[in-house]
Amino acid sequence: MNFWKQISQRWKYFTGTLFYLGFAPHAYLYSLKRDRIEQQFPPPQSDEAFDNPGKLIRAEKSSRGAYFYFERAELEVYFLTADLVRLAWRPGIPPVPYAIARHQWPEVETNLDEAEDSYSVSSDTFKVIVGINGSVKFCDATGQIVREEMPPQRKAEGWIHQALLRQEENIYGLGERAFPLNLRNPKDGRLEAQYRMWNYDAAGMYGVGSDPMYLCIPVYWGMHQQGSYLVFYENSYEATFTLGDMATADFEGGSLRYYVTCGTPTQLLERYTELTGRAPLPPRWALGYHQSHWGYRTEEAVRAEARSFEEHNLPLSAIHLDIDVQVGFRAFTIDPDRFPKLPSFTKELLKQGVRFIAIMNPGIKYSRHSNLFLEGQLLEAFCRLPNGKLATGPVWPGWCVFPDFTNPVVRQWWSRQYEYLLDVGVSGFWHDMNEPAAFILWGDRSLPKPTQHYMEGRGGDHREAHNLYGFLQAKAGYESLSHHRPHQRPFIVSRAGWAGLQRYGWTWTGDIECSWEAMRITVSTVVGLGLSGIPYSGPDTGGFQGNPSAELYTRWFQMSSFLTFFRTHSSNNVSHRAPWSYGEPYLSIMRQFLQLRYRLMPYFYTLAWEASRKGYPPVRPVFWSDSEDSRLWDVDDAFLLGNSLLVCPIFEAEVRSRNFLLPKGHWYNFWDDALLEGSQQVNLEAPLEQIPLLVKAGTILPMEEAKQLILHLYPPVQGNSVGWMYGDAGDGYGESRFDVFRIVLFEEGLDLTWEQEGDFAFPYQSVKVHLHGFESQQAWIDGEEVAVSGNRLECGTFEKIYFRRRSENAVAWVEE
Ligand code: NBV
Repeated sequence: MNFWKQISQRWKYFTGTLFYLGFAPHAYLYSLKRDRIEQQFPPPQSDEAFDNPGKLIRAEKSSRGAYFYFERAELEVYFLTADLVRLAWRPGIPPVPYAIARHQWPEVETNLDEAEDSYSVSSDTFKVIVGINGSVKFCDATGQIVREEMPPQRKAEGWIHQALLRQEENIYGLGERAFPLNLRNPKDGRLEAQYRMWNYDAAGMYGVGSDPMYLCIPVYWGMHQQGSYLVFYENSYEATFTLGDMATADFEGGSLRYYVTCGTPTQLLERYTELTGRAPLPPRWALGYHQSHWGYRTEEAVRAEARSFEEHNLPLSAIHLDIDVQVGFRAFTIDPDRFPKLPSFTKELLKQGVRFIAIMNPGIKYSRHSNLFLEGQLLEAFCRLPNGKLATGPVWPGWCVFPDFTNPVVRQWWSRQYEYLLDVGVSGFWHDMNEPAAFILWGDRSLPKPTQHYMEGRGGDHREAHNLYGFLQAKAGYESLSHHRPHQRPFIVSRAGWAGLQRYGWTWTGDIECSWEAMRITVSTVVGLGLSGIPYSGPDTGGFQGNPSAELYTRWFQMSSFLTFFRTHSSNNVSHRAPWSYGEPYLSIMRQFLQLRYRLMPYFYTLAWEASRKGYPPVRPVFWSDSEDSRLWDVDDAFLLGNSLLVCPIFEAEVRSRNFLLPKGHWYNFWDDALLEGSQQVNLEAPLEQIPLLVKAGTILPMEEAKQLILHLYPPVQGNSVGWMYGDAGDGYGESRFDVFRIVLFEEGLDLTWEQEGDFAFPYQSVKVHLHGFESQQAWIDGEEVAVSGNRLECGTFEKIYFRRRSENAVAWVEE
């Protein structure tokens, strides 16, 4: 770093520290006040506690399952589908069903059968065995037990629920976690791993093993030799999940209502997202690159940033503006002095293809000089303490009040506030600090737990509403954008959330430190979020806090270019960071990956469509390609993008090759087309300008470049394969199309067929077919002979192309 850069860095740290110190008195007062309130209003205690539900007295068949009456508790087993079942234990107040997207289910037939010391409720594919002591077992279609639960324990408030874990069983999910993908093996020396469910602001920096994080979801997958299952607890209270010989879920309140399904990874996610909803198709631009830095203060700074991207020939889809563009850090403001012509400026950016994304924090300045505060007061929109006083806490604007998003009227009021920012051309919003976060000197960084919430009319407190807060703000934001811009798809990114957030927004993984270990853990965090139903997420590329070396940023950038949410973001006290920050050769390398990202857009977009239909996250664990191969269950230093691309990032300085276990099948090396056999360890080169990237044999990879569709064919080793591509206008809700491509492999060549479905006109001017690992000089496009040069063929749309295999190869192939 040169001298002036160092000086500017020190100055930033110094002013940053002063700035934070300015909040210290507020944070001190708040911490005192929060503790006092929590002591004054302790959680309610009931006298319903029991160690076990007692003996079963009676079982009764119901239309979709059965009721079980125990001495001290009741259990309802209710089949939503033949392979998805809900269990609800009483007593306990049922949750407000915020997470649940589907309430009506087609009929399902169930039976109740009595055995010696149990009953079984079954559909034709799933069986729930309820023991007379309240234990529960789940069996799959073949009769294998996939999950065994102990009789639940009721605390004075809340529940403890335990299930046996098999020795080899892996656990995934629980929302956002900075731990290895297999949560049962925290790799930090502990035999039992513990995870807290309490959305939590890392306050500027977190690293590997930090817990809890911003977005907790009580859903997990168990995977063992007898199969895999998913369990989702519909309980938003604070909880601790302990994973040892047992999986223990210990909830501080609420009822014990949970859902269980079993099957393959795809089945688990299909069911879970049928229940909690799927991510709608995002606008296509959102899958491009986003640039962000806490530090763009003026229109000129943003313009210069966009211009730099253009000058460096780097594609860019969005710039994110942080709190420093606001007036006194207040929600829904952008300083008109520093953005004097916002409507024309956002148009100017849009002409360059760049969207303006504004930040939004939920805290409203507690001041009679704030219109939002006055309006909200009239509406009784803000959370209050049990003594009727407003719940206030210090955040960026100073003392703040907090809208109660559990009230539909408040959500509607909040929704209206986005309107004028939409009118001036803001394209989307990122919701920050919505755990909700408050500044503290000690204790919990949120509202006092006794803070009251409306909970759709039934009432409740912050212990229940805390984890729902960011989720409900995202709901309000999403509904606002759908309402005020009905012909465009909303773009909301939310830091906090809960089960079902995917219906309303994306997320990013917050204030991650800048280190190689942090970059590596990002893979587990993003993949784990995907397995928890949230398909769109990504880290601050390069890390939020700290200045990455040129190599770390480059490697991180390479990795992020295969994640759904691809954004560089950094804190205000570190150097501004963009692909050109480190000069050459880094700039050229990042440009190449950025361009590759944009060329892959048809593939990304098709995966987004699949996520909207089936719930599969585009970024998948490696075991997704073969869940029977238990060697893959723990792999979290690589990931799949869809089923076709296997991405193996580099997580260490100066490393120029890496080993990894290839899943079964055959894989082509993306960089040189070499064909590799799966189910074995391989070592691949990773010079600074590459990371190992494999393409599954049989893939038809759609890419685009300058209005041309390029179909990259990676033929199967034998037989046939199919690939598809979804397309539409990229935004809105108009016509769409679906292109299905098939490869049929013969000894002498291969057929590529194309079926087009849907109303959306073919959007490309030309088509190129690029053969990989297959040599051809001659082809017939719908019967007409053409020459193939360099294994590439330019054409228009077609129904069938026959590629004749180059003769020397044909011989070699036959000999094989
Ligand atoms: O708004 C400032 C930052 C933001 O840049 C970051 O992405 C968020 O995660 N924000 C947190 C608040 C301050 C953190 C110290």
